Amino acid sequence: MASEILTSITDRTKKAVESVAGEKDAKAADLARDTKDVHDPKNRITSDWGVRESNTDDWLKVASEEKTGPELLEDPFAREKIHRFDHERIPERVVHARGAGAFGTFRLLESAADVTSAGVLTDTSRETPLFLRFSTVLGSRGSADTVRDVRGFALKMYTKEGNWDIVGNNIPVFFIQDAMKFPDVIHAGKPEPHNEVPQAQTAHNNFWDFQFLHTEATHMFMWTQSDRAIPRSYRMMQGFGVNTYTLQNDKGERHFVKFIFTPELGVHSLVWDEALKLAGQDPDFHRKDLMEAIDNGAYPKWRFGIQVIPEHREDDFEFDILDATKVWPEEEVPIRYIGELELNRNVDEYFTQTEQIAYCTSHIVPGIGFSDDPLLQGRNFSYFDTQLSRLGVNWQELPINRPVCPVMNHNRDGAMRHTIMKGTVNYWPNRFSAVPPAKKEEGGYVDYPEKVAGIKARMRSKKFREHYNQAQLFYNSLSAPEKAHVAAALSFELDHCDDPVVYERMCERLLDIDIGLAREVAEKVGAENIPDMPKRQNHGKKAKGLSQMDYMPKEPTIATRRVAIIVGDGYDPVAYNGVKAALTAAQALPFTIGTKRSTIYAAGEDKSTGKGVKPDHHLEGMRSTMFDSVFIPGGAHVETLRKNGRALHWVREAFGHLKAIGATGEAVSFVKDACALPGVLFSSSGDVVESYGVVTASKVEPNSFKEAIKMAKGAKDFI
Ligand code: HDD
Repeated sequence: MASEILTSITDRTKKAVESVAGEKDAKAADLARDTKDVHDPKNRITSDWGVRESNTDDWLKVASEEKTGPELLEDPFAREKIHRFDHERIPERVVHARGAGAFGTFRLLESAADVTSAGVLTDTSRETPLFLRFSTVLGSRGSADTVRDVRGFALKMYTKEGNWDIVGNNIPVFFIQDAMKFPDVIHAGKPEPHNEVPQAQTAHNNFWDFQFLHTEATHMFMWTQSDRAIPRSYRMMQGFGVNTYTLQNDKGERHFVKFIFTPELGVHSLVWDEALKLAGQDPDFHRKDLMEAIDNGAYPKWRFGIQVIPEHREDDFEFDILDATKVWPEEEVPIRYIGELELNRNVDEYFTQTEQIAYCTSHIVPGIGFSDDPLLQGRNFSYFDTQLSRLGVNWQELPINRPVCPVMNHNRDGAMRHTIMKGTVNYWPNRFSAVPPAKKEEGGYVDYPEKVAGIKARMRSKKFREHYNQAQLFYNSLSAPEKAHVAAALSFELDHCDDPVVYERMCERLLDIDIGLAREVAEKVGAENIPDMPKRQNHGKKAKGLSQMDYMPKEPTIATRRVAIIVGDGYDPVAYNGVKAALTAAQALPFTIGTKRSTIYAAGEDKSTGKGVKPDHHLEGMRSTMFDSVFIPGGAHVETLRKNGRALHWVREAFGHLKAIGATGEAVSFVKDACALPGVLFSSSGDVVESYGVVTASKVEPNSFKEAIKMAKGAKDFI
């Protein structure tokens, strides 16, 4: 295992070096300047001041073979080691503390020169390097990946004209309309102040108290109760810039814009029970999934789209287009997909890359601008500010944050400054005309001359006050299983609120959305006093693109899906090898799960004659939750599996989580018994029997099993 890890790290370093040589990826080349390889055999431990150390285990002390005396303060090596350790931690992000990231490439497939002059959105010959960090919002750095939460989708594009950051989420709207409310919504969602409970959960009184008291949050909380908040993988969720930005073209015309990323693999989620269990069984599930896919060359890809509204149409919609609690329905503002984002390189080190990356919504490039979206304007202040406390004033000099284009100005000094500026002046203008501002034709950023007139007031425009239409639109647009999941999620969350004021009022709020939903949740959570009538008629409208069912991939694929093949001594090698080969050929990831991790022998093999198979894991070491699908070949091992409670649990749990299960030969009846499948539900074609994602065949039939894995999500939707 250690050697495999070593190879993979060395490969990654090699890849980075190769791309530096070819200068294919400007950011990889830039980072290579600061990258050292711990696996170089010439390395020796030195102190931070460069002196080679001969012993890093024993503090210099007064000691002999007979007696150990006191340690000596004079030992500079020991002192440095401890000092460095004592100061290893930096403040975690105040929100989005837990995350995982990767490097990638942005390719523009169609120029958007009609609406913007930005090089990154007009030059189709470019490949722009980028870093994308995914995150959960509420949990601490050490919390679990699969909790119910919004996911961050933060992108830094290292463009030739400077860094462009899109600091987005996997949900297109936000809880609040004005940035001044941000500390409140986050305080209410984070662990409660008196006992720091619960961790990484919205299922508590304060969160739902806030939701009730802020009607503007209604649309967003419906999204957080949907399957979007429990994604199967970072690779299988959309990304949204959420806020309204602007684009400016060469003619000086301005358009409002929203940014959207849609995954090639489709949008998929876990089921809630799976998410809950995984939070304990494998808290790193999502970050491992991302690394595993990239290491296997299955690079996650997203289509990049823009929704554009010309300036003169700003007031043509029933919602305010600057309100971040509203989507721009696709029927009214179609998405124009113009680019492609691919993640293709894992980080070399977590801290210096994923932890130290720092985003700012205010970081835009010429051709892209802000709007008067009151959430965005506050964000533009907040992000730079938070980097000061997290990383210090020179945070943009850190390798992961520095642009790939020249940075030159009269900003100076501050803690940890390390660029050395040669020259006698540090101000503008100066008698040498040293480092002047850039003219427009030299690429200088030119602000749009927006006309603004008004009175100063702490208020928002009238359209911002409508809070329910799109909450209904979202709910109406969901498929029946998605709606059922929303009801179940709300029932779970409000069950965790023990203050009746909170859960009763929240059930009343649901009357503003849908009477059926309100009744169902109220009954579950014991809100018995709410009126049995809608507070607001549901307008019945739907829009496309809100249900995640609208994002099934065009070509169903099982690439990167993790399949457990369960074996014990005496398994059928033909079925095992056939299915494993078919899965590998389809870029799925088969894992052999043995009754033990010691070598397992197939039917007809024994220790003296066969070479056996060495399982990747054993049944107790893993759980079905960590896999998308389970296959059991026939053979005498089935008798052993029948007597193994954990094996039974594997199959039952996978079935309960609506996963594709395959079985051949003797394993067929085992799977049927384990799932207690009613025979009537089976449809059968020839020898192959398929029902609810369970495929059994007396002979090996890898292809139908592959189909079942592809369809597993479909099976989920009928149960
Ligand atoms: Fe924020 C981090 C996304 C509103 C203040 N935010 C942060 C991250 C993401 C978002 C993905 C993690 C970035 C990373 O990976 O380092 N935030 C959003 C979205 C919002 C939003 C999509 C609504 C449209 N945020 C928002 C507001 C404020 C902040 C209104 C403050 C007024 N957000 C922050 C922050 C963080 C942050 C405190 C914490 C760490 C950081 O910035 O770098 O400044």
